Amino acid sequence: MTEPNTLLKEHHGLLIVDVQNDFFPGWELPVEGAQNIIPVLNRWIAAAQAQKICIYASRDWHPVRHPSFKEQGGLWPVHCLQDSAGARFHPDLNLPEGTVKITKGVRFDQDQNSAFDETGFAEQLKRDTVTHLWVGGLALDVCVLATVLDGRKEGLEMRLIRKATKPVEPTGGEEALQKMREAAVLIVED
Ligand code: VGL
Ligand code: ZN
Repeated sequence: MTEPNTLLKEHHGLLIVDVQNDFFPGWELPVEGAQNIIPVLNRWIAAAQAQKICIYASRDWHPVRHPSFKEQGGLWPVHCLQDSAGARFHPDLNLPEGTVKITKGVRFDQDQNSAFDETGFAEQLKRDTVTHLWVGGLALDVCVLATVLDGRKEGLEMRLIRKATKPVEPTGGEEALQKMREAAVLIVED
């Protein structure tokens, strides 16, 4: 097990992507094994808090009849509807009070898989003088992948906590890790 304390430094940030009920087993768009990422994320959150590292949490926040839904010709079942129970952060995730929330997936014309996609998040990181971003959450092959690659395009050093993320599709997960390696993303186990 890696000690987050030894890895987290000044100008680092921790980003937790879409750890919302609907992505857990028994909900609308279940990701297998999603419950296993919670203790890992909570360890990183505790370490970040102890070191006064900024914590960010993105959430998928769709209007009804969002274009990503199957009924609208998209890929996914209805999920993360604005203000629904399924859109809430998982209750076991220890998000501290000062967590900066990033809301995405609200556009009527197209989906936003990346937390950087027209959210202003890159500007917020500049204001917070964050240059290195540690990332975990859901799902590895969809929103985590898009976010991590966009972070690199924004010139950030990106680090993935592998046991803090799970894919919708295992093969997609492997491909996502490969794309991240090619983009010089540092991958740590846990
Ligand atoms: C996501 C599918 C649809 C994600 C969001 O957060 O990875 N996946 N919407
Ligand atoms: Zn979505």
